[in-house]
Amino acid sequence: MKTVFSPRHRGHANQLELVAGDIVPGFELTSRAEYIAARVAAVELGAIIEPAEHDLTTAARVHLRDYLDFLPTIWDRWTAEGRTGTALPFTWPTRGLRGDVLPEFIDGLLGYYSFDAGCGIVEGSWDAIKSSHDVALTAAGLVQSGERAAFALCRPPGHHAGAGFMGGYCYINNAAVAAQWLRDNGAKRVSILDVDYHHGNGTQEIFYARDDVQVINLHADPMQEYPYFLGHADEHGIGGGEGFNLNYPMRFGTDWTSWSQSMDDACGRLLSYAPDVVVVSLGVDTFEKDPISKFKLRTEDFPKIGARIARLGLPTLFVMEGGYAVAEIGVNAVSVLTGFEDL
Ligand code: Q9C
Ligand code: ZN
Repeated sequence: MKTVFSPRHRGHANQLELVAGDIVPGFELTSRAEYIAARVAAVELGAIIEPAEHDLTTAARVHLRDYLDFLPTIWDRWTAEGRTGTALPFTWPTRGLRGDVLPEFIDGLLGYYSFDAGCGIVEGSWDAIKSSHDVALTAAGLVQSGERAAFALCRPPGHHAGAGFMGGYCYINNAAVAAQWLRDNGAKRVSILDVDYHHGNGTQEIFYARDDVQVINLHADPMQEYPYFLGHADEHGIGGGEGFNLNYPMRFGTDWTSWSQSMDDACGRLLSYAPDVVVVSLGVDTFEKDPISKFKLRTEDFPKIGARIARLGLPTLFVMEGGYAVAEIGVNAVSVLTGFEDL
């Protein structure tokens, strides 16, 4: 399969992150995408191509226009205040505060358009965010034009980004934009299968009231793990979307035996929906040595994930999400893809 990859992700570099009370270098490193691209080349998965530029028309069908307008302005607003380091929010409109009035000052705007402090912005961030969006849409085009599968090597990731907010290293929801584009270009039904360790709260929120995009999440139980406030098993969708959202929360320590049981169930539900195309939100932070996660999948399990997805027998777009064990991320992520191809 072809891989779409942009060197422009490198501008999103040296962001700081709040971890356990300390401001430290973030986990969402530029080297993540570089290791994956190097592994794609090493195993000769297929051609690596650069994305074509896409405007934000499709993005505006899953994100709010004012949010998309704000994102490219963050760095200039931040530096206009004489600041030089990573732009980060520190206050949010939670219960008991006004969430309906847009502040004017950058610190208020950052809080209004985010749900955590996980999304630092540096000078090259917007260009990288835009390139990641372009990567997803270019790869979606390959699948739409008849390829069995394509790999969108997105960085930064996207599945925590909702219609009007960033969070969890995610700014534009690349998988959601790709799914919307596939809907607008011939697919009647799209399934998003999110195998990242963390619940894809943004993707769930975006499609929660819709029946044309099924959203299935396999993830760490939000009772124990980030993002804490969404991803429970009783979240099934709302209104016309009732029954088209599915969550498989799993406890710390989950290994292949129990993870794959959830995966088998999820795949059965996906096939019942009979989608025209599958978008896989591919995170490999389920890995036993992931530095921020607590599942126990091993390197030998990742090809089995790919083979299980291949058995669905559907056109498949893989969209890169999380995975922070940098030394192993190339092997683990690409093993899913070779496991898919080898079946
Ligand atoms: N900094 C993805 O895997 N961790 N995002 C919060 C405090 C947030 C993960 C810990 C993890 C976000 C795409
Ligand atoms: Zn994750």
